[in-house]
Amino acid sequence: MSEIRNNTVLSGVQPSGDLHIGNYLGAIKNFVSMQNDYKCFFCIVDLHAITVKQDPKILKKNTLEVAATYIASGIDPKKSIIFNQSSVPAHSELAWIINCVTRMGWLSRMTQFKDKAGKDKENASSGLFIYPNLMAADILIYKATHVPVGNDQKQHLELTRDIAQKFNRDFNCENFFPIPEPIIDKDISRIMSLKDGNQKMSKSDLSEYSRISLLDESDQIIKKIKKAKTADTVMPEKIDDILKLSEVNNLLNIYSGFSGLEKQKLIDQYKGKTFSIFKSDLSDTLVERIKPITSEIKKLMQDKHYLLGILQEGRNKANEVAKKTINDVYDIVGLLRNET
Ligand code: AQP
Repeated sequence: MSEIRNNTVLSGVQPSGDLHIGNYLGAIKNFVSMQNDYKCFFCIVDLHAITVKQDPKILKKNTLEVAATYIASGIDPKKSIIFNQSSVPAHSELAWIINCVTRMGWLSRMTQFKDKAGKDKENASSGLFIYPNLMAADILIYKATHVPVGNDQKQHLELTRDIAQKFNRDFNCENFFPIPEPIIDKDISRIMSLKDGNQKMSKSDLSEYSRISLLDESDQIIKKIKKAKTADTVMPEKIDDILKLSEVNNLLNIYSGFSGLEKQKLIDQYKGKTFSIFKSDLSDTLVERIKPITSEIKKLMQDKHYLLGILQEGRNKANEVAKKTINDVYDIVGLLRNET
């Protein structure tokens, strides 16, 4: 245990809209479970959010809302460091150095850029293209050893590992940056859209019915689950048949993630039954689990002073660690810092 406590965790969420149950199951739920065993930095990655267009006023509100969601979900600011990325300048400083380490070929293989830029690559911001370098900086500036993320971020984490290795090798500073390990929950690592089991659930999906937000009221949750795509059959009994029905499989993953019940147990319970019975029980579970989080987020959003205080405290603590790393990096790279 004491060895684990020496390890450092860094992860973050973009303030790019209301957080959904994919963000919760894929990331935040894991953050909560790690804070007793690791030194944890939980960041609100506002600089990542502006790689696509944001309304400045809404961005500020969303930043506070992510802080409120962290706390409402169980992240304890006394145990974990909560802060917004832009308030610690060393993230951007290290990102520039990493821009000079990462190879163009590495970045051009990132599938998330291809997904997000879509067909209009020419019009995508250059920030969106180099986003994985900033993500690597977020992790390496704290010398994080473990990074809990959803499966969609796995490729970016592999890139971070390559960057850390290349930096250590290029500058002859073996072990300067630890090689971070991803922590990805195998079963619920990717929650899919409620409308299309092949598309990731996403804040920026134009359809509200594709996702369940952590701010949804109970009646909205029930309505969205009712409308969620399933199949024209009853619940199959074999997992192989379920895997062929991606939307059904996704709802089972969501149910399992929120109830804590094994997926197989749920299949045994609902096999041969209509999806309306399954959906009704799933809605009940979601409402029961999400309602307390929603009320707490709303309560915290009434107290901006408290949230700003948490972010300021987090920034001070994060800055202390980040400044030390960036000073060492400047020295290693040969950049003169004439500071007293
Ligand atoms: N659908 C998902 N299933 C599981 N995990 C997910 N995550 C995001 N979507 C899912 C995980 O949530 C963390 C924070 O993600 P993010 O906000 O930094 O960015 P994202 O992955 O781009 O999330 P969205 O919701 O799709 O946002 P937009 O639409 O703004 O791009 C990460 O750990 C991510 O893996």
